[in-house]
Amino acid sequence: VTNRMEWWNKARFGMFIHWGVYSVPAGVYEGKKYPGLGEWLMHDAKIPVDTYQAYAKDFNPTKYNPEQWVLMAKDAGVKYIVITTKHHDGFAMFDSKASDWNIVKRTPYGKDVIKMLADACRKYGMKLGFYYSQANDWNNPGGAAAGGHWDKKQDGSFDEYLDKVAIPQIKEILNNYGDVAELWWDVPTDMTKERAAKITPLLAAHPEIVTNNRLGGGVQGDLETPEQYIPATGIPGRNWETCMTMNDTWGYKTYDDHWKSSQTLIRNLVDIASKGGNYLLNIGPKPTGEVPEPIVDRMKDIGAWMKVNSEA
Ligand code: JFZ
Repeated sequence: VTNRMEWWNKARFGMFIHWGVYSVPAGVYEGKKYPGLGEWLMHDAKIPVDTYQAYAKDFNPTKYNPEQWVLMAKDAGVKYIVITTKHHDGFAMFDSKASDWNIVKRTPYGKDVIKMLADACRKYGMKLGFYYSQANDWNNPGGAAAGGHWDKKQDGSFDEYLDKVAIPQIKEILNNYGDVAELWWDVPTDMTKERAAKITPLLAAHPEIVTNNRLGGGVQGDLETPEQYIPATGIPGRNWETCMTMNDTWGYKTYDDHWKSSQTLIRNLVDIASKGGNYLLNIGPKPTGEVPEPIVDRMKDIGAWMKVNSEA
């Protein structure tokens, strides 16, 4: 590829999707509503591994309609989607041979939702990128945990986890789903230069993939990732992508209704585009596969604005 950033620099608008087993408890554990991010519940509430893994039995997205998700994005002017293939809870949303802690093996749904989304994206000409939590993994033994483990079942060698789970799974997402637009690493707990150096070569065969700056071990990647804010003067000399939630969580929480207005979201998009960045705007679908109504409404409003104000 001559310039892998070419499409990315024209895109300006992406849709982030945080969806996983954490969408089931949706911020509530033992009757208590936790104030933090929905996808951090296992960590914040120190939920034991076995208890957390039981939530997978209630992850049954029978209303999942990936074509509808893609069309919702497309109608809003979104040019690429980035979805959590594995968040910090270590749950693979795809058919993984490297760990049984995956959607096909552990849920009544039993289907590879990443494959289904990849097919829908291909059908409608939407680019698809993958979020993958390379270090934090609170269910596969040896995986890192920011702040340390809280259950003996999490113990193990981090290097063994990298070799037996993370690296094989990275190969799976790179090779089994067609073109990957972007790889979104996150939270490099315990990542060193040496450990990162085991992962970067995996991308050598995929020079077209855009990578963010969160692999760790000093790897810069292609993108800066300001989180939940817009740098006042952009980031001169670097590509950047502001990721942002529509309410106060990435993963679905039943009781978070602190939604930003459509007007705010549109102004953010314009502000970011004017400063040369991309806006990666998050949605947190329900465990049923439905997109919460306030999100659908906002995506429609953004699309309506786009139709009047953009050339494309
Ligand atoms: C991370 C995740 O822990 C979180 O669950 C979500 O996926 C988000 C998109 O990324 O959280 C971060 C990572 C980095 C910073 C802040 C929150 N940071 O650099 O300020």
